[in-house]
Amino acid sequence: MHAKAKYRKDYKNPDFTVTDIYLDFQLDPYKTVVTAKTQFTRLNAESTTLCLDGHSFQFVSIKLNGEDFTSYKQDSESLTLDLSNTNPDQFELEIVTNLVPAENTSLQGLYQSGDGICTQCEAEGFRQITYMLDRPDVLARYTTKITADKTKYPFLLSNGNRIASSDLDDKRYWVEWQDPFPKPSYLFALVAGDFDLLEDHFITKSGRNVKLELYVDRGNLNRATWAMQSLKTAMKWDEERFDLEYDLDIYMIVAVDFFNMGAMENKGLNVFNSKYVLANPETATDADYLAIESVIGHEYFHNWTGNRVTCRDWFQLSLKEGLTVFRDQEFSSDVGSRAINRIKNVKLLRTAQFAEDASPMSHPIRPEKVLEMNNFYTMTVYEKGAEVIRMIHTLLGEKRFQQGMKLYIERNDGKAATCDDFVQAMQDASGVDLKLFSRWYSQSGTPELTITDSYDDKKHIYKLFVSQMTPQTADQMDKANLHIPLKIALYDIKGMPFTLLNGGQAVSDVLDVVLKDQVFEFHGVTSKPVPALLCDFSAPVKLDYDYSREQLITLLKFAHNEFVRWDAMQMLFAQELRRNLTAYQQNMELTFSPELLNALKQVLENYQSNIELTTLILTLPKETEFAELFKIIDPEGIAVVCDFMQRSIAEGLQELWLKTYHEIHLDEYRINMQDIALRGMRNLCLQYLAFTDYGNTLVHKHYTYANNMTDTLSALNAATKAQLTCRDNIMKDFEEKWQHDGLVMDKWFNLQATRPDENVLLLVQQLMEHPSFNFNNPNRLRALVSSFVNQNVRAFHANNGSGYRFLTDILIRLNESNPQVAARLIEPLIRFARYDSQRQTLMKRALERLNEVENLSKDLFEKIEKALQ
Ligand code: B3K
Ligand code: ZN
Repeated sequence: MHAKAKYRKDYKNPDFTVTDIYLDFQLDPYKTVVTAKTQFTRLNAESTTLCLDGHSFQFVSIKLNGEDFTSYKQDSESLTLDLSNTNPDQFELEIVTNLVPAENTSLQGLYQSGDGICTQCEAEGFRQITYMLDRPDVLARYTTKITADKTKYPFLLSNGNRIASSDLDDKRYWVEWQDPFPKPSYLFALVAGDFDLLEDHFITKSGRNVKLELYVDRGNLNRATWAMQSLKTAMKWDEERFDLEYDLDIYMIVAVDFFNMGAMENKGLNVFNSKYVLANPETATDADYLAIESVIGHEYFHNWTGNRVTCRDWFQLSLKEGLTVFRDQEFSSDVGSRAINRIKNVKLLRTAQFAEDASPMSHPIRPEKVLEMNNFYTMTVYEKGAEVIRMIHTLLGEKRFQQGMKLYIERNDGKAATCDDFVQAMQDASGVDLKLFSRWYSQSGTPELTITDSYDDKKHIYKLFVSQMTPQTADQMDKANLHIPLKIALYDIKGMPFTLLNGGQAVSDVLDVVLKDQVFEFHGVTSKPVPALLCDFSAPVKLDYDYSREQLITLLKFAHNEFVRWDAMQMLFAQELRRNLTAYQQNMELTFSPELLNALKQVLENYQSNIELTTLILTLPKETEFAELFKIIDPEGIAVVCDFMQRSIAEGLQELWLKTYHEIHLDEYRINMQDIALRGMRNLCLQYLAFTDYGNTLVHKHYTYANNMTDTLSALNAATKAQLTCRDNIMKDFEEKWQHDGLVMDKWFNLQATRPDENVLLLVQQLMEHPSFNFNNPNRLRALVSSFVNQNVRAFHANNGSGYRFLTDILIRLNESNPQVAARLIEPLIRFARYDSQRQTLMKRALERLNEVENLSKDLFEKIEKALQ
């Protein structure tokens, strides 16, 4: 029988809380003994039963105030204590459990990663260690004593400060840690292992000296410096922009190879997927470097938004995640390029989050109903959650937003808060009414703005007619109007912006759309303008305005806002794709618009004026991005048209690509914005040139002379996508060079999985036997399997159903070993409603097969049930 779903509306304050907990770990991969001495306080005088969460361990014993205790009932998920006889207001429980970290492939709770042992407790992993009130509104002070073998585990770490240690005999020793800040159980962490240690320090703005320690697998010290530097940049930035200072005397980061997600913000002891720590020029690309900086920042920023102020319940997850993503986006924008970061984030939102809204898993950023919490660490909670914070920022402006932050933290420091608390603080500090706005927290789905316009050339009045509508979603039928900030600009045909006036008054460029239908009027518009709409993507909505190609080219050329120029090209590409897809479906010839080619040419000719922006403008959207334009996706058609467009742009501008490629010279590898931009442009040239007659020679040479992973990978990618003759040789060369290194091999697995070849599925299946592959390592699974099912759209959706069967077989295995990763991987299968009926039938059949599996995890069950409903 499956666990019951929980509803947000059912939240109740806890009847008991924990003030202090003393954890004793006798560590061993095959038998770890955990003794938890927990101080409980009764909050509700009426309550005589205490229900503790716990599962997946061997329960040994329980004592109440030092005496054996027997009045309890145990089931598969909890231990319920009957306290009616003793009826204490304050008491100590001593609970002993046994764990087997070496066999814990779920990578939650206490588990073995490589030769080390570590924990992952968010969301509900602590209950796999001992019985506990495992909920975020129970905050306690933790003291942790770890005893282990000295040679196998020379480092024993936990949250807070190291307060004592001692040798036991010549084999075993112990270390004791104490965290002065009360915290929920999900922020508990323990790490044991043998590492190389990179040490540094940071002087906070109030002059405190914080020790910084970065732990990596032995031999990886030369890959740790960038992460350390990123940490220091993040600490400084948070002081300057948010006036937030670090609070402990030590901050530790440990990189581990087996990790379900990116990283975890445990108080004072972050545990990271090694992918988001390790980098040097030979092994990491520019994109890897930037991702590391952003994730290091994200986890650090959680110290205030997440840890000091935590969540009352898991429905409030976006309180910490949306806000912290907003903060990490701002961090990347301040230390790098704002426009470039905005474009990258919007690309992600428009594809992955919009797709989620349109799927059976659709939910508001603050979900109403949850069965398995791990299923709600989603694009919606994180990325759309960040967009909601960004809209508040747009409505308030930086100054008032920061006042709101200050008030939010003052009111909630050391407490477990709700999304309503956040909005209330923003409203109280700014005086801006956010009542209607707060509906973004409870309404799911992607709103659509339909805009038309009119121009009166006598009175010089321009009007925008704006209608909003949110389509029904799987979870919610009725939709209401939202408060949508719509940022605009008006240009004349020569690209000069009009001042926005109404009745002689200047008006804001952010329009407050609050009604179903609304008209906005602008005066003194002396010629028919070209409107730039939803500038900077001022709200996470879809825009429907019937732009002509000429209007878009005007925006592309003249808009002052870089995002608008990029977005204009996105719309031009979309028009081109739609037209050709229709042609393809009607068996007609595909054609590439000469006007579009000419516009691309002009952008490329001027690349030096803004190298990074040019690179993004000229990058053809991926198949998965184009797919989101359609209600019913034609994977075959999109792949064919994408390929056609890629080749047309390649051939049409071939000499210019070549000239630009040769113009850019970079010698020594440096990681700075200018060089990243130049490498990006040069490598984009290579991607296009791969589809021309120059391709094979050039790509092979590029590979041979590459002195960094960005260039190496670019060559491999070009060779793979264009199926060049040199491909097999350089892929083999790379494999031989890197087979010992899982993280680097992930790049190779990803390329293999996304090959355009007919027989790619067979290859992927064979690669699952490759010596560098490991089914229990989530990074490997993501690189090979997730890449195939999510990025190789055409092959996964092969109409004989082979892709679906392949994924189903894997999910059946993963259901046993790692349900959390299984539930991530199943996503493309539950989205069957977006495909034709033949594919739908096959996909549903696959889901039904999964539904039959014995011991189906909550993680998979929740998604399959929603899909088949
Ligand atoms: N808070 C963690 C994510 C935990 C996911 C649990 N399934 C990392 C982060 O968002 O910073
Ligand atoms: Zn986070």
